[in-house]
Amino acid sequence: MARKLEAQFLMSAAKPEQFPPAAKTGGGPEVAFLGRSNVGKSTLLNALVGHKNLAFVSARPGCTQLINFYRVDGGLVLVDLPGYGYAKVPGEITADWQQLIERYLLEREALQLCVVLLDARRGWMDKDRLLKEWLEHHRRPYVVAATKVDKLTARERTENLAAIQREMNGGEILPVSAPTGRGVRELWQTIWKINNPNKK
Ligand SMILES: Nc1nc2c(ncn2[C@@H]2O[C@H](COP(=O)(O)OP(=O)(O)OP(=O)(O)O)[C@@H](O)[C@H]2O)c(=O)[nH]1
Ligand SMILES: [Mg+2]
Repeated sequence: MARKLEAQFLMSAAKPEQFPPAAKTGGGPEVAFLGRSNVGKSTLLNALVGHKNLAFVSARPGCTQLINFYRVDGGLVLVDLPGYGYAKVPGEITADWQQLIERYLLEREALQLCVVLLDARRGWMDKDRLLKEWLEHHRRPYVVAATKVDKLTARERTENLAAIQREMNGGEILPVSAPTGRGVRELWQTIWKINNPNKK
């Protein structure tokens, strides 16, 4: 069973003017969760802190529509972003979300690491590739987490993870599963390394 950390919901932002100042978040480093709707961003955030219901999770895509900020014991801030790629959301709303997400990624000084989530069953899709290129262009450090690996057989897992890895130029990929807890420890290690670059 994963350790439970003290974590609290800080606030939601619907527009860039509402991004919280350091005085509100405590000024700690931020880790943002990005990926398609329903890929498991909110679930992975919950798994990291060992709370089932901190971030809101739903089987219905498009669940998280605002940028939600959570503070974890020790000062780290986890940021749950709205998912992209959900066709049923009207075009205008997707454009607004995209702008909201872009402004966060471009302007947020506290942002230290982006976790890009891919559904391990589907791998890279066009919008994920665009996001990856965008992050590389803007030099935002990111890691890729392949979610829901519990839904694959061992063989599918090996094949799908290899296919994801092939598009990564040697970058890191973390297989994760909320129900089994796989990958949670490794993701914590990655977060820790980013915040302590000189330590082994
Ligand atoms: N089996 C399995 N189901 C998962 C896993 N992660 C998430 N889910 C399920 O996938 C659905 C979507 O999860 P969310 O965490 O709400 O996904 P999200 O990426 O935050 O979605 P949006 O907020 O709509 O962008 C829920 O029904 C979760 O229970 C996982 O590792 N394994
Ligand atoms: Mg969500």
